[in-house]
Amino acid sequence: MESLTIENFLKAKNEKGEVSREVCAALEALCSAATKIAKLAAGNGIGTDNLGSLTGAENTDGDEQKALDVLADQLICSTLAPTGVSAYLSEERDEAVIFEEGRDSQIVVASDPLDGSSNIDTNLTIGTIFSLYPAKAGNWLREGRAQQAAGFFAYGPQTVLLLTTGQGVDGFCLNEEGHFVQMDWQPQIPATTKEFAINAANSRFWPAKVQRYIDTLLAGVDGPRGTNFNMRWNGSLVADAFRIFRRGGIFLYPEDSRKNYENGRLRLVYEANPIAFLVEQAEGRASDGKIDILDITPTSYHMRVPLIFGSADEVDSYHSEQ
Ligand code: AFP
Repeated sequence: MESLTIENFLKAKNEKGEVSREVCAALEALCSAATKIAKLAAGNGIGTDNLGSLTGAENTDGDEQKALDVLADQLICSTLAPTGVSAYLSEERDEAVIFEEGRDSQIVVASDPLDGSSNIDTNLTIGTIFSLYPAKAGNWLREGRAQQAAGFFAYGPQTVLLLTTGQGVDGFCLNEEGHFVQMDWQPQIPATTKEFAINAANSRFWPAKVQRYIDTLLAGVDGPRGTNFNMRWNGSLVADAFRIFRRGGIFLYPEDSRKNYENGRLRLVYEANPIAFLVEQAEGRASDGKIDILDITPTSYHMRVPLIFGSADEVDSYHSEQ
């Protein structure tokens, strides 16, 4: 049976009243931009500027901007402009971009245009994360539970999209003809796991509670958990997230004692919220170590939150260790 294209998938959802025409248009625009970003990433270093080179600029959070960060952001912004959405928030921009054409739709698209920038030149999976939610002019921030759609593209051996509009999660893969077609897979995160993802190089900066939890995993079969655990850390949220949707796991980027890391590294509006919406829709759990990510009220575009997500029972084990 022929696989369903994203366009026909969204048309069917619109006909069922599950998503609005404006949300469909924005999601198709994001797919178009992602196809171009995937091509740029795949051609990095072949007669093009080194896409992993530093531009000399920094984003609001002080992260050094790479060429592909800026290109991806520009591609997404220009592709969204005519779709009728009201505003665009980006990791790469201090302020929201307001689209005159979309003044009535009151839909915001928030994005990390290029997640995993440190991996651009290492041929490792990088991605684009996005969140769509309703907002009124003058207040472009909403809590995660208000999201109408969220997902991420992962540019790796396959270019894939995981998407939710509130009725579960669907997976798509970019085919040879340049179309995102639905994968024969209903993403659901197993409740238990024996695999964790954390940047262990930061362990001396973690709060004692995080150290205690990780130590119980490292103790393995002779420790309190009575089983051995494996560790993975990609340096790209989208890569670790996709693996967790495939086979379960727990991802942790907690707060730590480094300057600017008192709330961890990941940003609520365009990283933690979209990931948390997907994770909950796939029967997983996503928290800041205390409360569900989706219940946190955003107070600024680039606010950071500790992010712990994945297999629900394992996130609960982390909480009970606190
Ligand atoms: P970059 O986009 O700056 O590479 O950051 C990627 C990221 O936001 C997220 O994708 C990773 O999980 C995390 O940072 C990696 O952080 P560390 O480099 O501190 O391990």
